[in-house]
Amino acid sequence: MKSKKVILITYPDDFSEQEAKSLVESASENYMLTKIFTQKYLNHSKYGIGSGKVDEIKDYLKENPNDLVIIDERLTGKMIYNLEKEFGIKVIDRERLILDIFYSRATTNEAKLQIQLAEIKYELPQVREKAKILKGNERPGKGGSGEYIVDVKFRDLKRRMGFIIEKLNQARQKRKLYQTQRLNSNIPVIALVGYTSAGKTTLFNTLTNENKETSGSLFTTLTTTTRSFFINNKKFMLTDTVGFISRLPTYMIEAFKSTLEESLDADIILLLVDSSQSLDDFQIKYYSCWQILKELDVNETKVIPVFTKFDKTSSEQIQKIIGYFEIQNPLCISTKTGYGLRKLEKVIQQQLKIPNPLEIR
Ligand SMILES: Nc1nc2c(ncn2[C@@H]2O[C@H](COP(=O)(O)OP(=O)(O)OP(=O)(O)O)[C@@H](O)[C@H]2O)c(=O)[nH]1
Ligand SMILES: [Mg+2]
Repeated sequence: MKSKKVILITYPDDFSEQEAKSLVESASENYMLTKIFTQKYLNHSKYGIGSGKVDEIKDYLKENPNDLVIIDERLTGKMIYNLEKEFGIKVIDRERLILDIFYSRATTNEAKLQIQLAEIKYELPQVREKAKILKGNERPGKGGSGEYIVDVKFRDLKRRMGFIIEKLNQARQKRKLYQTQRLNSNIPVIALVGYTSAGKTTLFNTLTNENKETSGSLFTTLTTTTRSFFINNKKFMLTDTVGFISRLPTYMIEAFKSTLEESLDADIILLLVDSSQSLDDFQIKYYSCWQILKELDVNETKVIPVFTKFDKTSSEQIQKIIGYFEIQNPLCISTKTGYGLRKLEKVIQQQLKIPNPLEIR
């Protein structure tokens, strides 16, 4: 049973609205989206949204009580504080929403630590701002040693951050060791990256005979997994990774950097993009991925774009993409029907200059 009534405020375009709705659906089964408001700019100084929109929503809330307001943009602690005061209910921003999804999905220790780190990095500036607001008027009282509680919280967060970074470093060292062993073994590594829901895990499962969870929800995979697979009896390692999203905060990339970085050391990076969506959606997703790959300092020559879900797209759509991006001969696959998978294997071999035994006479 959906028990929490939610209002969403997002930008007035199809892509933002659809993605924000998917984020809300993925965040909690309890969320029941009752109304969507749109606003062209979500960076007004006092509330993020404009004050006219605040009044409009307040009026709506009087008639239609809700439990939560979600704003599809990063807000400052001050904006959230101001909005909660106006609306009288809890307000969360896009980053909190993404963190909540990550938090509910994390299964491995390392993923949990990475999310805790992102969470602290999200909270720190908010606590700092709250301290500023509170020091101005309602002081929250003192902690044990005469310090204000917000100051204690700030210091505590800093201490926890140091502890988590230390733990993550330990985990990283351990993985580095495996990685070195793998490199020494000369087995080529191929990483799957791409926007969330591009079909990475579905392809991973098909190639490696695995059974990892896949779904239409966002951020189904949070943990990097590596398995071996064979092309013409030659062994390869395939790595599945956490999905990307547009407007992903840098600290979140930072938090996942240790696991992503190693995957991106791979010999080949297959950049999966869902080709079954509109050109606009395709463009936003494709560029967001490239932007993140650049932030992670990936060597571009290792990246091979792969257009997924070919069974759901039309040749006109592919032609539009080819025309727009000037991609000569795109690699189109459908993991569902198997279309293009042989070609994908061939391209992998060619890229790594591995002779195909069937082609040697
Ligand atoms: N029609 C069709 N659907 C596909 C294909 N490949 C994947 N899907 C569907 O797309 C959705 C997302 O697939 P996943 O493999 O979970 O995507 P992902 O890239 O791993 O997503 P995250 O783990 O969230 O980053 C699922 O509902 C899949 O069934 C395909 O070739 N054709
Ligand atoms: Mg996945």
